[in-house]
Amino acid sequence: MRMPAFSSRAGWQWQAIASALLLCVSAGAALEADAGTQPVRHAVVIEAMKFSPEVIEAKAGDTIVWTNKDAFPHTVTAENHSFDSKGIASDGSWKFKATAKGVFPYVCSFHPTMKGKLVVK
Ligand SMILES: [Cu+2]
Repeated sequence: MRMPAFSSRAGWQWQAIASALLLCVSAGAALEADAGTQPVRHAVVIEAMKFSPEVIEAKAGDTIVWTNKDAFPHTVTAENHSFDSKGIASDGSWKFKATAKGVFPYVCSFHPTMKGKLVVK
């Protein structure tokens, strides 16, 4: 007798939590839209021989910061050489202000299998 009542109430609670989460997501999206022309700082983590996120979308004027969490150096080198961090030491970081719009595939010049992409809109 108690169990069905309990699970039905739990069901309502989950629905409430889901709605609350949805509200948060909508509010976050609205905030992002409001940010509009304000330059934004994006973070990319280099860890376990990977750029994360692999694809980063930015607007012209935004700054992207790559942080190397591996125990050895990496680079962030655009395939068209429009930017090149040179060696980023372990625990070091490198920042780049995106000014030109376009799609910029990049690699780590030390480990060319490491690939990422910067999309500037
Ligand atoms: Cu590397």
